[in-house]
Amino acid sequence: MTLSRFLLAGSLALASLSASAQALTFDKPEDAVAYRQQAFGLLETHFSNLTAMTLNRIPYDPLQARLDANAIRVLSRLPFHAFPAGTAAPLAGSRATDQIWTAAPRYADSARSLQQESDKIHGAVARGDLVQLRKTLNEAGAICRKCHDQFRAR
Ligand code: ASC
Repeated sequence: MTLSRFLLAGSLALASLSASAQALTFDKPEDAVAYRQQAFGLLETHFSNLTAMTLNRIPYDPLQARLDANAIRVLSRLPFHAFPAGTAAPLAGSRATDQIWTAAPRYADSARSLQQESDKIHGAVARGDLVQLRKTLNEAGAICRKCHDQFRAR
């Protein structure tokens, strides 16, 4: 990773974190599905990479960890701008259940927990606190699973 990529990730993080939770506008419902699936997919990539480093499956690289943590912080926000009404499963490979809209406050709580945990991951990486990082990654994994159980069709 180059330094410029690292700095770019940092400034993008700041820009997206300060954006309010507005819904994005999409031309077609399928475009919203694609957007949120791509964001969740990248979240998984960075989450898995950081987890692999903390478990010593791959060497811990502090700069890579910073990039992952910045990305996780941003990506934990992005998908939730892309759930306009009328984009539940089975549209375009979506597994989004109707509960996302019928129990919207509960879904918002779930998103907020993920975002708060992502901020803790970011903090642990910034402090180089690997014990806390492992703990908060575990916690984030549990939040992912719980939300999938409630809001994602199998
Ligand atoms: C991932 C991923 C998830 C979560 C979850 C953690 O990497 O794709 O859905 O972590 O498996 O429990």
